[in-house]
Amino acid sequence: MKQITTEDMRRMLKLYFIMGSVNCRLSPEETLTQAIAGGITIFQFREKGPGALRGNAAYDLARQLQDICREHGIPFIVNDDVELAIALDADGVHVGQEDEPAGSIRQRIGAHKIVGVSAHSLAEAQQAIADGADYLGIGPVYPTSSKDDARAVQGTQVIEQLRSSRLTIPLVGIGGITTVNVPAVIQAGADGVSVISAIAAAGDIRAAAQQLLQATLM
Ligand code: 3NM
Repeated sequence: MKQITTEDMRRMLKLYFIMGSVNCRLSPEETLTQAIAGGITIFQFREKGPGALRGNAAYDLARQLQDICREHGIPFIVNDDVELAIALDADGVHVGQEDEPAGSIRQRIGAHKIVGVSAHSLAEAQQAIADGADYLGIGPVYPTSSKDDARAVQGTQVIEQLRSSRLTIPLVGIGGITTVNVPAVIQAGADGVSVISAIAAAGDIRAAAQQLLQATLM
């Protein structure tokens, strides 16, 4: 596999669905299958929080979700767990500010894999870019109940600040994103949006994904 290009990365980030078993109303497999049918463009396995699976159970679920992604040509990213990503030959890893730096992850997983970093300020974004991140997740844009240790809500201002500072790296907004606020996040300069609950907790998962994707185009 070739190293991912910036333009491919931008396209992939349009509708970035993240979840683990604790976020799902239906089974994770069914949730992912319906989300893919609705048009998600990339998926992140994030098995975190109270009640999250561990060890072999987490590995088995990851493998099943990866198989579903592969069947449909959807990139499969692992949150935090570099060993799991290597064991599965995942398409990439996403890390936060408290995790291993992007540069050392890049060395471990290889040049052609995707490395994503959560950043909350211009300084963190610049550091992640210097470390070789392929994309950034910027948030929380709006209040979220999906992440216990989320930072202060920042609105779209950090995304705007990065773009006005001429940072061209592909990026997604994350945190409390719904069909209603997607256009504001894209207009601020994001290439796409990243969501957990707007898809995983939706009554009609496929329709929710379709509507979110549609909103990115408005
Ligand atoms: N990271 P929902 S906010 C996983 O700010 C995550 O970096 C965030 O879930 C950050 O779409 C968040 O349900 C949770 O609000 C996003």
